[in-house]
Amino acid sequence: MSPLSTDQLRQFGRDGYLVVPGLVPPDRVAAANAAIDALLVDHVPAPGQHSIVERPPAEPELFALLYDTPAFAIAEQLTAPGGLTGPTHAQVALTYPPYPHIPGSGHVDGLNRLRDGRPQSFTLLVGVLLSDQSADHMGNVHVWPGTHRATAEYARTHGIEALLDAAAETSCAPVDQHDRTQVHGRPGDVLFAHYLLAHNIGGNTSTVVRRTVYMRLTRLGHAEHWRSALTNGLMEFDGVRES
Ligand SMILES: O=C(O)CCC(=O)C(=O)O
Repeated sequence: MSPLSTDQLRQFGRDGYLVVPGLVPPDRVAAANAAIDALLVDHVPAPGQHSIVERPPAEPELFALLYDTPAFAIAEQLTAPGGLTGPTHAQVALTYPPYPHIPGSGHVDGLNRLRDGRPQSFTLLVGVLLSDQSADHMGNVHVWPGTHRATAEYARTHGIEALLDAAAETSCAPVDQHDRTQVHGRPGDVLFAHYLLAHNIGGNTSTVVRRTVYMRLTRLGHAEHWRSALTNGLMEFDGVRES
């Protein structure tokens, strides 16, 4: 697997996300789908988005999507020379049709405060696509490009407490959310999204159940420097900053 190009690194810095095609080979996709089939044996499908959360050592085929493929190395290219840790869990996101849903706005995962007052922040959301999402409304996640920069700017201008207070109401910073797009890809493609990128669940009017496995990675040292990471959007992404 060739490393990310300068254009791809810059695209991540500008938009806050990047889809890398074909990172996960078909046999890994098939093994993960078989593991999910087994998880779903007693699941009663209903239209809409359902998430199943699995923690290691359960379901190794899900974590192998990251560790036994080039996906983890590509994630670390974004943060290099700093390394990444995680994930603590895998989220199997399923969207059963027919679900003609269009989200009104996006959210940022983990802007909620923990008991000690700090947010449940992390660095990078990795989504491995296991179903065809090559056209709109196939359960694709919706994203608002550039909102990772706007969110960091809000925190810089108004302070982190103001950001967390706003997010307690809306799960997002009060930033412009006009520019929306649906993420497209095929099974084996991998989405890398900045932690501060606004995103949300999409509708599915196709004939196929949407399947994406999300894993969340954290830059080593994040517990010490999370404040800087929130106010300087590319602080943890040396590989992107230097591109
Ligand atoms: O269903 C999706 O792809 C998005 C899920 C999501 O927004 C989340 O888990 O935070």
